[in-house]
Amino acid sequence: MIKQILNGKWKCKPDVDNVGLTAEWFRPKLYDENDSELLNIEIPNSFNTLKGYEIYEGIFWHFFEFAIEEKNLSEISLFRLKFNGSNYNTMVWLNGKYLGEHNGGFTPFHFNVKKFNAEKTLLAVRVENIRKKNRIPAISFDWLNWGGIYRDVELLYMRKNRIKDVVIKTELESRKKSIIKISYEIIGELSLRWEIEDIALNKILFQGKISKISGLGGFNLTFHNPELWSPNNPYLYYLKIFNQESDELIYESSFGIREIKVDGKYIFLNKKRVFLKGASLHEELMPFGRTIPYEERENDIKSMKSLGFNALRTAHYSHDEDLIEIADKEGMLILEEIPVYWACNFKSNDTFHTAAKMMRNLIKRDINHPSVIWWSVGNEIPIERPEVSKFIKRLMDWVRMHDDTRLVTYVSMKLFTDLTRRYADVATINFYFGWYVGSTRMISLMLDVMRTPTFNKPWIYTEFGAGAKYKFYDEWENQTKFSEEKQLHVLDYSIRTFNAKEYLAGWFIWIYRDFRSFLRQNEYQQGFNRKGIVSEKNEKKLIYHRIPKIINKRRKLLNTKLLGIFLWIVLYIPAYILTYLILDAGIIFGDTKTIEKKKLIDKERILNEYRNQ
Ligand code: GCB
Repeated sequence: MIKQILNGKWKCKPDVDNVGLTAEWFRPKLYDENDSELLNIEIPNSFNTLKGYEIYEGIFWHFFEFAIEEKNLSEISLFRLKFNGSNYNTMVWLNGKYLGEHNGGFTPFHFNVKKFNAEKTLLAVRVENIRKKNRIPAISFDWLNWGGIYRDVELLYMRKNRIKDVVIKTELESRKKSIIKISYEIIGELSLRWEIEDIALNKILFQGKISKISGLGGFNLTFHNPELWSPNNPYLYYLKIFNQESDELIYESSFGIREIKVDGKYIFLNKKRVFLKGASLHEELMPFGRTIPYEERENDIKSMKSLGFNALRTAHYSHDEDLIEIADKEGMLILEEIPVYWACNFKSNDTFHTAAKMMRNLIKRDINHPSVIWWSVGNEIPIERPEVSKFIKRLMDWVRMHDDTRLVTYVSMKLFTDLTRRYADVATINFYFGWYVGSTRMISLMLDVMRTPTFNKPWIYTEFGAGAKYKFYDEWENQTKFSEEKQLHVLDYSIRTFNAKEYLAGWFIWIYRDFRSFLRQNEYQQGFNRKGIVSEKNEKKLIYHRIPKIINKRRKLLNTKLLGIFLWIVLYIPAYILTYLILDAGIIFGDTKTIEKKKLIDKERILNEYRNQ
């Protein structure tokens, strides 16, 4: 497959009053690259990185003129215009002709194009990132709503005879014997030659030929004594598939031999119990926004590994595939999710379809990455509501249908009232003891309470943390909020407690790096969620230096198992009523106005801060 990269110097134009569609800005005749209203933008990049548009939520048009590079098109039956990420609604025209639209900000999508006639083609892309009730995420979320085309744009030349959807699955009969299952679909007709290479040894291990096939196909291999992929040994093999007749390389991918499974309360990686110790990360680094350079992503992963982490949760949406590739190479377990977050419109079938499509596209993208071990279909949703529980169960089933080799779950914030966890492979909890609620001393007992209805599953503490403004220090005894000492205390105590709970299968600090959020506006936050263990500029807070010392340490705990079960039985019904009627209703109906108000109050100050960075 030939790939032409369409990144580079594009022009763009804000459409604050939404007049572009009626005025037909997509028409080549109306496009003048010298138009003084056009701005320069280096795609990929969010329009929020442009001066004056730092917190803009609205419409931006993007224009790019290009000519197709490959002139010999006799073998080409189709072109594919591919966007690896564009937030949120993207409408596309080629030479004035409408190609279609896509909804959703974090997964790749494409449009098919039959042919290119003109020497020069005008690509017009209208991207709009307004928060709406039926979108995913919907109105209220705790991160900056970066809009625009922020990942690569590519033109793919598709041959008449081609291979698609190559899936490499690995199963372990034992740690010494693996079955590799390779499947694919052939469009048209092809004869294949394939090889599997050991990259480190630069040696071909297996090879074979398959003559004249079309439609679905595949083959299995038995591999004795493979090097198993794990965070400690990120060993990669390489699959190459050639067209047997022309000897052209038509598919290549690295893969790892690894198996992730749940058995009772534990998670097993390659048949050995694994305990996940990690942090979450938002895809944001200033001044790049979401379009983070490869080396910076590498730095993030390497620095996490140096602290002793073996896992990373890509909050709250899929990050660029580069990050996943780095995780494959460096050895980091990745927990992926889609932004079904807080209050979405769970009653709507359209919302479900958008979510299902996001999951399918994400699975398609990352199915062959050994680092990815889990799919999570939602975060902190009002799960005790019947329509939400139904939505999440349906979505988990959908995911299992598309990939039966990874853990499937959602991330819950409910201590007492979540019975849907029984349908997930792993039970999860986000709760900020010692920060939003209560004290870190409550963690152990509360874990015993909440696991009562799901005692036979692995539990992962998916979020805990505390805010700290970099370099704001105070006396240890004061435990002042937003001081680095307070953050250190909360995280240190929590980690040592988690390590001592025998049924816990892992924990994730919220969060690795501070990130932008309008919801965070007090004097310490000033537009940032400050729970990072490094600041937004990667400056290391006190807790960063402490982690390597405590990552494997445990506290002595009282045995509160029976008390936990008793409390759950007594508190379930009152907690359900309280949550159903008051707390979740607040999330669903209460939030939009607050956000809008906060945005207005702080607009000028935030803009100035952005510009000073
Ligand atoms: C959560 C959310 C996360 C927030 C975090 C916080 O539970 O999952 O998106 O940013 O809490 O900082 O409160």
